[in-house]
Amino acid sequence: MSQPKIGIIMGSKSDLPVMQDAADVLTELGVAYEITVVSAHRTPDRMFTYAREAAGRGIKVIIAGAGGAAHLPGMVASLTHLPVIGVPVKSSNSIDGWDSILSILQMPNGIPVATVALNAAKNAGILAAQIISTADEAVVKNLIAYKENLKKKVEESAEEMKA
Ligand code: RP5
Repeated sequence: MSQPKIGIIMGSKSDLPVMQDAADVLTELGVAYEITVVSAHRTPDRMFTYAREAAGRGIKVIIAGAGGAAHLPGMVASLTHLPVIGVPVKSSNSIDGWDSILSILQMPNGIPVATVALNAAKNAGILAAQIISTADEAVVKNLIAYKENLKKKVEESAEEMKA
């Protein structure tokens, strides 16, 4: 693939089974991405470097997933002008994922994180592609085809139920 436009980061390798959905849908939509682990708590210097250097490397949108005390998306948003999409990950010791959701969602005025639903890395990928599509006609076409396919599947289900 060409120069990555989306940076997918996660607090731990244990988040990968969830975050892989973002990578997969970006591949489907023809958007180049990079993917790595950056922990806000265990590797704060790496987080600073990643957030500060992402725009200079051509990244346009960052998708950040984390669980528990999920400070990664918010801290990254505080360190870059790029849009950040936060994915609350339901980690094994979480309180039903509410810890992740609230710590990503409840950002202070001035530092937004576009928070998707619990474990909804696929929607984060689609939203990132939609942001990229504002300046990329090829991605617009892929998004329209993707949505058409969703519509077709619903219509097929309705037909099957009639039969
Ligand atoms: C968070 O703690 C990570 O994002 C992950 O969701 C959770 C558990 O991490 P591990 O202990 O599995 O590395 O920082």
